[in-house]
Amino acid sequence: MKKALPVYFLFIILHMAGIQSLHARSFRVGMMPNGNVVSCSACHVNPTGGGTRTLFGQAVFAITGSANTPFWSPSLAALDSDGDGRTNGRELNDPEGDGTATGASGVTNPGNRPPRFYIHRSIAGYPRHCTCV
Ligand SMILES: [Ca+2]
Ligand SMILES: [Ca+2]
Repeated sequence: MKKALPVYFLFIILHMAGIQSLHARSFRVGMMPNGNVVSCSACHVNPTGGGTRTLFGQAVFAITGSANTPFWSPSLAALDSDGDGRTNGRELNDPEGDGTATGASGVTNPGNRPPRFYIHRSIAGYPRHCTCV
């Protein structure tokens, strides 16, 4: 019984460290304009957070590393991390990157490029169709 007690405490400490790590990353949502709208999915492929980073998440990580440092800036706002034609700032309604969003309407994810649809012209005898790329 005496030997089981330290192992039990070790398990609790490791468990608490894991929880703290999860919370330590979720604070970044509050460090960008409309982060509460896009949540963890701006930086992570898994929308609940953790794991593989999106291209925007990679840009954020290049700035912060594992540190708790501010990352939102005019230069990050000016980038189009996911290559969808809208800058990160436009996607988060803060095109200037000053940290002040112009509302939450029309916010899109700076780490997610929606599929593009091309409608092909109808050729005589063939129906119209779309291609998703
Ligand atoms: Ca974009
Ligand atoms: Ca996007």
